[in-house]
Formats: sequence, C-alpha cells, structure tokens
Amino acid sequence: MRIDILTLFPEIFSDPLQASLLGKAIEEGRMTVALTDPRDFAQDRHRRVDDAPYGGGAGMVMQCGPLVAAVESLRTKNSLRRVILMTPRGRRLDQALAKELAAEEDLVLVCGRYEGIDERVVNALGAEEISIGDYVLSGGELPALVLVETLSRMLPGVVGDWESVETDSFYDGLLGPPQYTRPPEFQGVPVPEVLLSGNHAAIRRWRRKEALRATRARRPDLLVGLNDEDKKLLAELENEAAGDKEIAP
Ligand code: 9WO
Repeated sequence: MRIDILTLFPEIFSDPLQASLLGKAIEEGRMTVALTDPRDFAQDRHRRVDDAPYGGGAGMVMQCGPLVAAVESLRTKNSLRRVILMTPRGRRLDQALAKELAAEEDLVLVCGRYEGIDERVVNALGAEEISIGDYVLSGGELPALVLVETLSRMLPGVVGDWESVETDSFYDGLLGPPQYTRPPEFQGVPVPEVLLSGNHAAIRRWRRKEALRATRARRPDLLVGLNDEDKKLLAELENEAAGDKEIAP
C-alpha cells in the first residue's frame, strides 16, 4: 500500500514513521509513505500557500492552487486515488472504515494548517473528509499519523505475532479483557487464578466474559451482533451480584 501525505510540516512525520511496528512495516516495504510539501507547488517566488480569509477575521487560510497542483502531480504517478482530507467535520474513523481503506492500493492524505483550507479544495480534489474525533488540533498531521498507523496494522505481515491480530479480531468491536504479567501479586492484588491454571479453554472463556464485562460497563453501544455464547456470558454477568457493574475509570 502506498500513502502520499501532503503537509507543510513533513518533519512531524520523521520519528513516528521510523519507530516500532510502523517503522518496520515501512522498512520492509509493506507500506510506502511519501511526504509532499504543498509549498513546492506554490505559484509565486515567495512560495506562498496561504492568504487572509475573505470576509475578514483572524489567521490565514490555505489556498487552493498549491494543494490541487500537489495532488495532481501525484495522480499522474499513480492510479486512481482516493483523496482524504483530515478534518473534524469528516466521517469518523473507526475499525470498519480503516479496514475499507486498508484494501486500497494508494491513498492521498491532505493535512490542513492555519485556520483551515479553502472550501473549494474539497470539490476540486473530489476529497472525502475523515475525522479521528471531536476535538480541535492545530493541523491534520497527527490525525494522518493515526490513520497511517491503524492501516499499517491491517497489512499482511506487519503484526509479526499473528496472534495479536487474531486477538484484535477475536474481540472485534469489543473492548479487550484485562491483561496481567509477572509478578503474580502486586501491592496485595493477585492475578486472577484462571490465568495461572494452564486451562486454555477456561482462559478463553474468562477473557471473552471479561471483554463483555468491560464493554457492558464502558461502551454498551458496542454490544451488538453477539452470538449465543456471548449472550450466555452476558446473562451470567447480569446474574452476578450488583455493584460490579462499574469498573473504576
Ligand atoms: C477545520 C474545520 C472545521 C469545520 C469544518 C471544516 C474544517 N476544516 C478544517 C481544517 O481543514 N482544519 C485544518 C486542520 C486547519 C486547522 C487545524 N486542522 C485540524 C484538523 N484541526 N483538527 C483537525 C482534526 C482532523 C481530524 N480529526 C480531528 C481533528
């Protein structure tokens, strides 16, 4: 998969794209990320990419010209492109949208800065807008990195320990169960006995139940499409003594 990122601040990406699993995915050529600075497509000798907003007001707005020229230069190099603008008014990123995008051969991510981007850019690029959540940032760069990282995990071979991906899909749409590692007791709190039992069927069942417990307590909106075993486990939870419904935040 190839991802082109348009940004006035390419330096934001250097360390995150090198670290950890994402860095390895890129190094191994499973994912290619190329950075393009729209300033290189500015049309004047001052390399100007922004101007004052029509109608007045504070700050500057990114102009159409450099952004559109930058994307057009990429279109000639590659096939049909899905162009994505990172903005808080876009479609909310979730695992289902990530899965859809991970199936693409190439994507263009456009990161805005300043007070925003000229509205005409959206139409000129045929861009779709994606949000990672309801908060204001200073630019689309961090949202673009969030998208790149979640896509990288869905490419074959990126998550080396394939069990981790299996684990992701085992809890698909649910919150994961609590995890423990050594020591067996910390500040008087022991690890749940079943995890030390070596009984893999019992462990699997416990984890699924705890995933349902956490999801019921924190994100009941995610409790959809449950199978019969899940419904049985949920019924068990309902029958347990009241008072355990809330998990401390
Ligand atoms: C902001 C905006 C708000 C309402 C309607 C359209 C909008 N477009 C933009 C925009 O392009 N903003 C640029 C990027 C410039 C200002 C800072 N930017 C930004 C992106 N802040 N927050 C985001 C963002 C992106 C994705 N998910 C969450 C937040």
